[in-house]
Amino acid sequence: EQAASVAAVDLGATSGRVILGGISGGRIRMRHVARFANQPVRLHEGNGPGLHWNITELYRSLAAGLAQAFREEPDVRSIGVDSWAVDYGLMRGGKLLGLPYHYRDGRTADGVRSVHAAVTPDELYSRSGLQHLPFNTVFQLAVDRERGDLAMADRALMVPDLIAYWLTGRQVTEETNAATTGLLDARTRQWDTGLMDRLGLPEGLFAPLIAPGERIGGLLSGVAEELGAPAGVPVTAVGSHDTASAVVAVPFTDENAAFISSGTWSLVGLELPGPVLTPESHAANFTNEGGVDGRIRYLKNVSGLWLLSESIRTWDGPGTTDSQRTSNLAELISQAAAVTAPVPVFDVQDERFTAPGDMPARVTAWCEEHGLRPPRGRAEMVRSILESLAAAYADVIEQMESLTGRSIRTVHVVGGGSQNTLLCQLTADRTGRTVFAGPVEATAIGNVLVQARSAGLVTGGLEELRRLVARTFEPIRYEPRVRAAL
Ligand code: LFR
Repeated sequence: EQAASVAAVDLGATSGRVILGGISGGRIRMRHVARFANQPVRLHEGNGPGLHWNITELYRSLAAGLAQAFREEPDVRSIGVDSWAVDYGLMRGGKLLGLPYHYRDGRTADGVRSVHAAVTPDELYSRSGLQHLPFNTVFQLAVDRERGDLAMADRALMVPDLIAYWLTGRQVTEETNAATTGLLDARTRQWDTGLMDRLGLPEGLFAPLIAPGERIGGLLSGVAEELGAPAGVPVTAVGSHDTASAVVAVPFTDENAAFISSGTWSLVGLELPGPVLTPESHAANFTNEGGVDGRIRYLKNVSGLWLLSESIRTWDGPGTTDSQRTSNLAELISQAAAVTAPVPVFDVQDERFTAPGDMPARVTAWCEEHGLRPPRGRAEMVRSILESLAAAYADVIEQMESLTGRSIRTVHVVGGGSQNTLLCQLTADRTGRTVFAGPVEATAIGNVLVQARSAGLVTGGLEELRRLVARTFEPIRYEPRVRAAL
């Protein structure tokens, strides 16, 4: 007899996947059922282009993946959805009003200005504990308000909550992702209605909060039919912010170990029992994001594999689809590993690298402006990007030590970047710390584990769940190499 499973839908900024997972013989079982591209669309909208998520295409792809999951394993006990954070769909009367904006759309500068005119950055930080990122939900909503879009809406649903709504008909806001809006009180973990009021956001714009592990609702009968699923299969709230799910699956070796959730972004942080809201923490722009089981993810967004994927997109030419790519990532990395000439370290946090576009040209321009010799050729460019990311991680880890008073000896790298052997080695080299790499699918694993616990397939706190992760996916160890001049 086949063991019971749960289905994890994990939507990343460049691709999505549906994974069946379960626990058998004291180990985690994971099986990829579907993988699909997430390609944003740029649409003209009156004054200029808007960058949007193609959310209906994503829904179609994930529904097809779920249908496949039910064909392969009829005994699926639960479905859970996670995605990147901060973005949302505006709704009216249960209908989506338009395609959600991509957080990399350039419209948010105006929102930052108007929010800061009403509430100072210091006050915002002391209330929400959130790092300043120009695309935080609070700034996006301010733009919607100014443009009149918000007046048409009676609800905002975060991306994973929107998917859950389409599956169940229930509107909720999952807590870990709610924390990325900038509208959640860092101490009480409830909506900060006082702040919403001052920003002219209607009370009740967001649906009530729900914690990871709670049941959102059963599949709508029409949806169940479409998916070939039994009626009423529960959709369970997981750490719907992908980073929250990823951190569930970090096989921490000690409580002072740092993590790097490495994908489009590199989220470099520590798990803490409570928030750090000091002025020093604010000045260093660290975030306190709510994690699963009430933990705090104290971290900083550093750029990530985005720099590499956008470079590859540029080298392959416009309109190239995944299957047409000519640049081979593994080959580029091995060529970059063989580079012996010194390459420049640039500031990966410079805002010029946020919007989609020609990253190699932007890196070259940055170097020229800073009197550095730009990388020559693709191998040097890749090496320069990876060295610069690793250097940024090292800075963040040093800062975290002084802000939290902890001494960090090890760094766990999870997510897609944990497969990038050169990046892992450079991270060990530049941080001077032992790196443990893996698991690659940390986000989906965290999604599976939280559902599995709610479905009664496994019991225990995060430490127990992490022991399962460590037992199933043995991390790869990298020790710092001594190098002459970093
Ligand atoms: C990572 C992530 C980050 C968030 C960024 C934008 O996928 O969720 O945690 O800051 O995407 O939503």
